[in-house]
Amino acid sequence: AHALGGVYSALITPFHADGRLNLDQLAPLAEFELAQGLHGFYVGGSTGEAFLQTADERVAVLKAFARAVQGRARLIAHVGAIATDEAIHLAHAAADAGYDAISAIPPFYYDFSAAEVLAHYQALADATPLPLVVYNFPAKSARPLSTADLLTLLAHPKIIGVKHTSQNLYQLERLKTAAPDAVIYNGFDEMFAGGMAMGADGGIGTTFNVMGRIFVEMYEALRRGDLPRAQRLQTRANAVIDVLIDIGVFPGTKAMLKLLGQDCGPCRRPFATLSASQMAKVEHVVATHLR
Ligand code: HMN
Repeated sequence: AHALGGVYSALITPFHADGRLNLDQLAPLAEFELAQGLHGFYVGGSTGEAFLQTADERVAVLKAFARAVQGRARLIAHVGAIATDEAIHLAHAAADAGYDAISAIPPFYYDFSAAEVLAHYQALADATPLPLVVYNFPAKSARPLSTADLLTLLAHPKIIGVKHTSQNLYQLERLKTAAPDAVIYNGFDEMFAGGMAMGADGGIGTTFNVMGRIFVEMYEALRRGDLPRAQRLQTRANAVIDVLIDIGVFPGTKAMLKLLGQDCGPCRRPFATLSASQMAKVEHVVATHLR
């Protein structure tokens, strides 16, 4: 197994009802998630609503969460930003806060060329001592990274892996086979068992905030070759994920956390608050699957 493999929660960011950061809630949230047996955390990603925060807020969350975890799990800081210099600034903060690695989405919105995207990652990898995990997310990239682009990046000594948020498990297998020492994380929780079967070293997921234990058990079942058990656990998880995809994964995850005793507030605008009928769906699936 890769040293950085395993099951990582893509951590949500707690806010107060009025939208201010709620840093005090990070410590209880860390305890709640560590108790599920998670191997690590991916802090400040899309799930953490990074793009709805200022750079100073993102740094404050990275620091406070590392303080709460105190070395009990591996920590990857998501430092992605459109501007290379902002990503580098966040990467320095992650190194100072004691993170094990950094990760970054490709620069988005502008249709940067492949050469510009590769140069962005290379500059980021060169800027700090931390290893870098590339975020492959074709659905949200104007020009998706090709397998050849990803392998070019993995040839950089500090670029150690890929978070593969894609249903293309063929590409995942090709990457892992061509770069066997790289750490590859499955990014779509609803197909975690499939990604692991095709060679992933673990996964990073939003829904692990509320059902870390199910995914840790699935990971262990797959590592000992117990596919039937993994399939049963995936089916159980997907009953919950269906509801989350229907009502919105991030607001839905926060609503579930609240029912499980972790009040992390709402998502920031423009995310909407859940309607009464959406809340009823959340309550039902939590009562039937997560308690
Ligand atoms: C993050 O940066 O927080 C990641 O995107 C987390 C993860 O890969 C999630 N992907 C997206 O949100 C696009 C998944 O866990 C996803 O939420 C889940 O599979 C439900 O579709």
